[in-house]
Amino acid sequence: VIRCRAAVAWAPGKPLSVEEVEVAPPKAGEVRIKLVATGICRTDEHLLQGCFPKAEFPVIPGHEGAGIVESVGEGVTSMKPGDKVIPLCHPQCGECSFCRNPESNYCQKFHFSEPQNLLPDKTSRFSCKGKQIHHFLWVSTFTEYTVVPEYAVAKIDAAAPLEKVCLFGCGFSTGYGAAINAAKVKPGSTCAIFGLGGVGLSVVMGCKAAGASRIIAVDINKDKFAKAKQLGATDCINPRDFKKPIQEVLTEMTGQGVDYSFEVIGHPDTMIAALASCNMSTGVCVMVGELDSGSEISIDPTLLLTGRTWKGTVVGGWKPRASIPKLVSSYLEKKFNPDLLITHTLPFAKVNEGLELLRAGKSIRTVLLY
Ligand code: COD
Ligand code: ZN
Repeated sequence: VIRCRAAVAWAPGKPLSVEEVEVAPPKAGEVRIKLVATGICRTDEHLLQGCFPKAEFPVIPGHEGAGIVESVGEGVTSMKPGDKVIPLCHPQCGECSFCRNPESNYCQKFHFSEPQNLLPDKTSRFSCKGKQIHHFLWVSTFTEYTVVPEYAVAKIDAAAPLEKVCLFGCGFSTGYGAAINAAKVKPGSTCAIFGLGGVGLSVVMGCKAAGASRIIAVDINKDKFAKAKQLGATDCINPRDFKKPIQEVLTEMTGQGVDYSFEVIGHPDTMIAALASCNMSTGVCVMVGELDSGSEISIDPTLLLTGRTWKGTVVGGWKPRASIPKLVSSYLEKKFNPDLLITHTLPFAKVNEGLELLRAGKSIRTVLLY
């Protein structure tokens, strides 16, 4: 058992409390990881606000980390102590029908299929003050040590800077892949991205890498526009600057609507606006944001009748154990630069300050260092 620091959420809506916790050794098929860095994503904030109805507290949040294998349980063959790794909030078990289907990246071991926040055997490796602490998305990265199933860990290049590539565990891979894999953006096309957080700005990078000629970035916080332009946006617009609905503005700007639109916020109104912003025939709208569980939207079905495609994606359509190491290698070859998403770096003990920056819209990504 390792005793170390972790940020524990004892109840929804309360600040995190940095505590000494016990982390049990990995059981068969599990890996214990010493975290080196973690990003803070909006999804962690959703968990803290109680938006995951099946997630039990107390819990250690965090799902965008990078670290080094400390020890492995019985039967683990794909990694060994000392290897650099990224824990995966979306696993790849390799055995379910979707994992065996080359067209799919969804793994049936993902939390949508199994909404519980312990490890797969329904026990926890974390305890604090005699109480069991829950895991989050199998990975829990707001801790110096975590235990994760082997199928939710990607081994990466030994040269990777962990304080940067932690973003590949969620934000960067999700956004970049939404453009490359889910939309399959074509050279010369037009794109609109709703929401310029770490994920939306990664969509901007993906559209640029795919050769889009016009990339329209949409956000109600104009402070996000400078970064969007730096990453490849050609136009930045604030829906609050217009009297008419933003879908009409985008249709006028492009003649008939964009080729590809992306919703990277998770609001009902912007989901409908994004759908109506892509052209009525060949337009493709990709939903990246997630609505609060239980909420619904209604649309006029003629939006789809004329040929539009409306689809969703998880972690950018990558099969994570296979693809994230390759993405990290491409980063090391300087094919893209997600370092630009990191606006703040803080010591782990300042995790609440990092969350405040996200709430205030002042950060894109804060990386916590252990
Ligand atoms: N119109 C335009 N922009 C808006 C609006 C609006 N009505 N409301 C908010 N925004 C902007 C904000 O100003 C902000 O810039 C941006 O939207 C959101 O950014 P962040 O930094 O809050 O969020 P991200 O980028 O960290 O995460 C966004 C997600 C949509 C990915 C996240 O919230 C989510 O829904 N996650 C679950 C879906 C998923 O697949 N996640 C991957 C695993 S976490
Ligand atoms: Zn995330």
